[in-house]
Amino acid sequence: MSQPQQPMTHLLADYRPYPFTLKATALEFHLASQSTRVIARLSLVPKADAGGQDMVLDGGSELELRALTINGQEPDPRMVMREGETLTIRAAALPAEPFVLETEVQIDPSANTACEGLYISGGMFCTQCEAEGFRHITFYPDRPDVMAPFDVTIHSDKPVLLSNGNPVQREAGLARWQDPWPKPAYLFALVAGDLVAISDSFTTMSGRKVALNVWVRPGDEDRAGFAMESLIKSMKWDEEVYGREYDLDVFNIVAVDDFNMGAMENKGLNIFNSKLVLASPETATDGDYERIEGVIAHEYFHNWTGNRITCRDWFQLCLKEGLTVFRDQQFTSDMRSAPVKRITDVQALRARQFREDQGPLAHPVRPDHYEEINNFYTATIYEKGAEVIGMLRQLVGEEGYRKALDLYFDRHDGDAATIEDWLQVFEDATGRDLTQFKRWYTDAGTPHVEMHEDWNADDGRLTLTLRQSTPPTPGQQDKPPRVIPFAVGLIGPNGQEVAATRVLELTEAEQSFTFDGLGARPVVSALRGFSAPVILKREIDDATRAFLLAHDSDPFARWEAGRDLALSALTALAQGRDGGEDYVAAIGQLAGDDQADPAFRALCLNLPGEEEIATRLTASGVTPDPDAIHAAREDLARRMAEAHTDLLAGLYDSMVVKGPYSPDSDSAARRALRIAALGLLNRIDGGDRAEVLFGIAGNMTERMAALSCLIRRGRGQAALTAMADQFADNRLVMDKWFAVQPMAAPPAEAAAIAARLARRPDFDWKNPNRFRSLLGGLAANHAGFHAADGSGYDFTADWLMKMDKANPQISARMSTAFETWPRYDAGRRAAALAALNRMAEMEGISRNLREMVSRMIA
Ligand code: 0A1
Ligand code: ZN
Repeated sequence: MSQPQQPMTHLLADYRPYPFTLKATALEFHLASQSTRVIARLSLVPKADAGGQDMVLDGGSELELRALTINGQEPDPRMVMREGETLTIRAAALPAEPFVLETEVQIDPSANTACEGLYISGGMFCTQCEAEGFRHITFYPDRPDVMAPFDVTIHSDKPVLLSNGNPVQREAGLARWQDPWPKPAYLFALVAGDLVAISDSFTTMSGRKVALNVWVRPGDEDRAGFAMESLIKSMKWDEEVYGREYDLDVFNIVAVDDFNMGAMENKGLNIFNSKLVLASPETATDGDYERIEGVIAHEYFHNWTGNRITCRDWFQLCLKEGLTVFRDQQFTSDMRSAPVKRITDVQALRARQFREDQGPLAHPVRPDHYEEINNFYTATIYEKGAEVIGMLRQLVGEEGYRKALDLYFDRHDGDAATIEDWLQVFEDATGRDLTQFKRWYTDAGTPHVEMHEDWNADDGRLTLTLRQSTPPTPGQQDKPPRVIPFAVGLIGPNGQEVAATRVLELTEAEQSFTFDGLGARPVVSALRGFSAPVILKREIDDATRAFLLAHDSDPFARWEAGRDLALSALTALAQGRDGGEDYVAAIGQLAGDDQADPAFRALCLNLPGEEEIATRLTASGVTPDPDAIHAAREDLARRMAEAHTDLLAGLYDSMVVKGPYSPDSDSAARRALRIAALGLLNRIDGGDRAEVLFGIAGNMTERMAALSCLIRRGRGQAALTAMADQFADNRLVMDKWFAVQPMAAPPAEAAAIAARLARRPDFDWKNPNRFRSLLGGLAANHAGFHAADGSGYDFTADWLMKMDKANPQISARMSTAFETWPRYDAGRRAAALAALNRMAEMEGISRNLREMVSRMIA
């Protein structure tokens, strides 16, 4: 699967419909670990307007073709050609009428380490077909606009045999499933293994009873209950908020240990990375629980946004992903604290998507070319795709959004749709012209908005001038102005709001807006709720930021004020200047404000990460020095702890959650504040509190926090040994154990620690989670990964090259650790470039990694 291939660029402009209609797909699997036979019967009809075309089927070069017939007859062998990853049947051999093409192939799941197509995880057969995995199972028009109902028969002696749709037959060694909803091949799934289910049911809004199962390995049943609860909540929410009902008799979820991504929305048979299903208080953190709830929801919501309405081609990926992320974010806001969800989403967007948009891998939400589609499951397509929908909703209003979505489901049910279709429903439902808005889909890069204030005391008038510009991105030099919803409120000198939130619509490169009738100069609360994914630049001093942190009624803007204050201090300190007094004082007031939500206080107490500080410095034209940034952050944290020792110690003690563990958001918020206090106190108590907490904590959230504190104080060894002894058999906990060590290590030692861990026998590197833990742990240690001696780069490149032979999706994805390399000093740039070049020149490099590396070097 990872043979060297010639670069081949796919262009959006090249889209052509498939010249045949696929009426039905019948598959027969004879499962065996080394030699599985797959018989595919495709009922095809040549399209009237596409007469005389050859039929091109996709199929990996590893498929062993054993038989091929058309209407039961073998065609002349000269009419059938295999070349690269395709099989072509000449038009001359194809009937002009409907016909059945039958193929039989043999494949070897045991040799498949790429976790794509049909593979084996922990003795279980499972599949992953998005984006183009189905072509590694059988020959097929493997493209999302070719849809058919599926009829699947599985022959296997495994006790549990699952596929999409409804079960129609079960006997010894055989199961048959029928999925009546036409679907593209990427939504196909099959699972065969020794599994157990926890089961429940859901009665839909029209009164149909749906059987629900979460399938796990025997022994894991007691960790699947939260996933089931989350599924039921999701089903109910989608009915209540979007009017969407589930459409099959069963809904199955399966947890697998080897999985490239988080989870997959296969029709009626979602397959999940086990880390997003299994949870117990002893093994999962509050963050894990929240992610499980969110991802279960995400995959379930795809049933309408992705499955019932799919994408015409992979350029339209954001059609399903942006919308489904937007929906899962709304769900989490409804289930938990909406302001906290918004703030953490923005933090993640900036950390991942802004980073992408500002570097060599920048691409539009709807790209117009790619080499390897698997490299485009990015923060831009997912998270920026969701932001774009959030902006649309603000522009057309809640009611307009609801009308547009009803129309979308109505008009496009059963379609493979495009972004043009999506925008059209908004135009039709609301009458709004979205021509300019479409630039959010076609133009890459993060716009900068400069805000200038002009106060006229005589007239009591404030004029805001807003200027937008977007820096060039690869292949796109000129960026015309976009529609930017810019939410502002005004706060009077006494801290009272004098103008409620108003959404200014910015459409020009420069525009002014006035606010009249003001008694005194107000403070502007800008970009409330983070109303657009832009970088705001304004003239503001630390005192005004502290004022906003104390008084802003918009939780996002309030948090942002604290964030800016912290970044202003940290960037000064990292450049050898003084800073931080205002921040330390203001944060003390907020932390001691018992009226404020503990989760919000925790967010404000957590200093921006080193990566974020580096980004901020780069944006102001300064070359970031990772060691200086690390030292600056340590210094400020220590000063916070020294200035507020009693307050923090009080919070640490009082935020204990009594009674049995519950992952609900109120309890999680208290733990978050307690841990934030611990993290600061750890700078001055030598790790004493963390040591006690590690010994007594009854939940993984506090245990991991304590462990990380101990490692930072150089006192982690005993705790690490204890954890490894206790959880040697629990992969998910051991993944955390592998990640935390390079992540919390002193930067100068991080790469050596990662290298030592990589030599352990339980560094099962072919397992994507384990690999991601170790390499991701190192990449998350900013000064460690960017160590001046190049040790972080070299370690990472060595392992990416090794992984590339086994699993190119993972090597390519993890290579993004390098994407910020151009912003560092000459020494680091040279070391990073050498590592990138080494990868680029590797013999047999996969298409996936080659595309990523060449974009980063370009
Ligand atoms: N559609 C899934 C993501 C996904 C994409 C590719 C995969 O394998 C390469 C697996 C999952 C989602 O959005 O959850
Ligand atoms: Zn998705």
